[in-house]
Amino acid sequence: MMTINHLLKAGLVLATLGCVPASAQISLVNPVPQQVSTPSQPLTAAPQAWRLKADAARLQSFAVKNLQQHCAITCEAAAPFTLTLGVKGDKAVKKYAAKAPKHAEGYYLQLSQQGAVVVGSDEVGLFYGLQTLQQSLAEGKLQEATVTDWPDVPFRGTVEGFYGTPWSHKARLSQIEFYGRNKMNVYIYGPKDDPYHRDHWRVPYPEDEAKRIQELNEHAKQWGVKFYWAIHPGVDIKWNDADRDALLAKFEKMYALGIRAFAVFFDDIWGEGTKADKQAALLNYVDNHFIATHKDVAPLIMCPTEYNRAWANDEKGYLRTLGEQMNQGIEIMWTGNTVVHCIDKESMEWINQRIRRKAYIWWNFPVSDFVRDHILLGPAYGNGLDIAADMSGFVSNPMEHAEASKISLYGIADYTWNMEAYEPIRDWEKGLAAVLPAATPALRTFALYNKDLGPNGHGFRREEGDELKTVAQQALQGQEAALNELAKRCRDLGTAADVLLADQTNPELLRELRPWLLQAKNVADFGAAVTAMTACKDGKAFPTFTDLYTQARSIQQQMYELENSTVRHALQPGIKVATGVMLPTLHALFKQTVEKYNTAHGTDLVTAAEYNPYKLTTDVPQLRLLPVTARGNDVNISPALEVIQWPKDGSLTLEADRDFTIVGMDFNFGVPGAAKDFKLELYSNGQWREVSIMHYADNDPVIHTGGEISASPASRLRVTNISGSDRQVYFKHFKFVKQ
Ligand code: LOG
Repeated sequence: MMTINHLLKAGLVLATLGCVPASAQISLVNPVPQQVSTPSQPLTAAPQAWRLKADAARLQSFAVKNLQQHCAITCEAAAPFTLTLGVKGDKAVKKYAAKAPKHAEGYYLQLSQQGAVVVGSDEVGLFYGLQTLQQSLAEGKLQEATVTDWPDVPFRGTVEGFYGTPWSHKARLSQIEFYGRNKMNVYIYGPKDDPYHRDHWRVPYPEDEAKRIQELNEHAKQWGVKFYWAIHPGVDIKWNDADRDALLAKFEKMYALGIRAFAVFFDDIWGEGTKADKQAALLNYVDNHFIATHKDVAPLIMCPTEYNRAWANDEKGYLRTLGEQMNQGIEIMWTGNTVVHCIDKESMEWINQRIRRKAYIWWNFPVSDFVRDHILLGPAYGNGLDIAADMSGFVSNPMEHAEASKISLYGIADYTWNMEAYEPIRDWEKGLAAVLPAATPALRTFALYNKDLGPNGHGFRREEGDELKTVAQQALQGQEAALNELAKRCRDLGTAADVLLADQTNPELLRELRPWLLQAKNVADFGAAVTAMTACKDGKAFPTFTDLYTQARSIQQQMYELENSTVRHALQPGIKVATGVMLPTLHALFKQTVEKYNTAHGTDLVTAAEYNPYKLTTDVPQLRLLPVTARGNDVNISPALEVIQWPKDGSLTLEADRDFTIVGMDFNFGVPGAAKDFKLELYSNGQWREVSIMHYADNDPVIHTGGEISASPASRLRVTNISGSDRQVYFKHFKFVKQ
């Protein structure tokens, strides 16, 4: 909930109005406006129609066209309610012009029974003022108000910058509208798996794809969003004129399609492409010979190779070189202290000093490409509220699940617009309602169990299940009330999943959530069975303890089968729900209840709920936290997406709690020829022995094992860098199959 303190900070003035809070209608508006004053007038019915009063030229602006096309209220020449609108300098709003804030994209809105006045400090500002007006009337009531508003951060939005299936055209259109409505002004197009962005960056788009990009760009203009097209040339760029010209030629092609904003990404590469002075020289060239010569193009954005502090090699001064050599007008992106990290004042100061400009934040949330078994529906929290002035832009990298990402994007829009007044939980609640008005409580209940990422290579975790902790603890102590409460929460989760599965109001969202909804039903059923086991009195009536135990085991099996079924995403290693507190509590309760039963009855029922006998140890820092999953006979280490710095002599060891028999193994370090730089060893009978490794073909990046691996028992396996120097590789997959 909004506290008085926050209202004051946000410049909101509260008035009392019986049981309806005076800020009721304005409180519908996202982002929270900077300054609002509301006189104590009762709410009245919103107008059915309005009469536009504006300069003739202004009626042609995107802001007014958008209003006419997308506003639920109709414009009528004879309507008694007048909407006077314009941009500073327009005749129609001359009387009010001085009230518009000086900030770019700001606006002044005055709303009364008789009519409304909206003055933008520029055209986007006018568009935003009209958004505020429409949102405040959304429930059919009008609240008198005066609003003066502007954004804290100049560039706000998203970067479609994840690995995995790029968003569909339809999803992008919907995203762009969502950004416009929530006053975000940037969409950077850079999906890693669009070949024309990265692997085949020199090649122009085929006609149909070019058309779609053109359509997106046009759509973005209608919603006040700048469409940035990003290129990712670093994987194989040569620092010669030919490649420089190839890049410019591609930009020219995109320019011809109507694109007026560009970015160049150098993330997740190694080798020649990573050189700071070369990157700076290329970008300066693009800046001087393309951006500057096309007068209608936005400032260039670049994503550096050392895009976070953990990877910044301060001695070599990559970032300082960019800072010194790259034209001041070029924006530099930054993900924070690590790849996935919240941003604070200290880290902003650190980077800004080096790059000699304000960093352009690339926030890796709610992106889930490194934890594809989870879906992230929690609030966007953790960034400093005092850093607006330290950054030039803030974009979020979302999930490949576009619709589900809107829950946190709703909050990110607010955070970047009005930082000090930002309240993550309030915005989370409002965001859930914005995404699924028809079933908000069900979505909220489901989202409670889909916030954390689980263990992951980046060590980035989110709160999940704090509200359950006491109940969980008491339930494990056998307290009946707590066990009942736990059972109820499980029922609620199951109900929520079923309600959502029946929803027809947002089919895209439901398509994205479906695997997790099905898994949520399993968790709920498992919870019902386990809590019933704790309460089961001896007796013969169905269900007996053994029946409930069998049911619980059966559901464990169903969870596992679902994870491996076609419901899951082809690349997802599983489907995880409620991993924060709920599921671990149920597993612990299951184990403890079965153990007690075994002791009392001399039985030998299996107590293991979830069992993973494998442990990874390594002195390669970036691999340290990667989860190991065992599925059937396949044992996998989760892939990493970025470049791995594998130190000289560094090794990775996978250890089991007993001998296992390996029948096959392969791993992919993303580069042909890597096998000669590594050694594979197995440990058995107290000693290490080497197993040969090779590529089946010269251009094959996958490393296979020699025939001697087949059916060898071992308790550990180890891979070591024997190249004699530090090695850079990808870690695309690492798998062995046991008997
Ligand atoms: C990539 C990004 C990916 C994200 C999260 C940046 C600048 N680059 O490790 O494409 O979605 O992390 O996995 C990245 O963040 N590499």
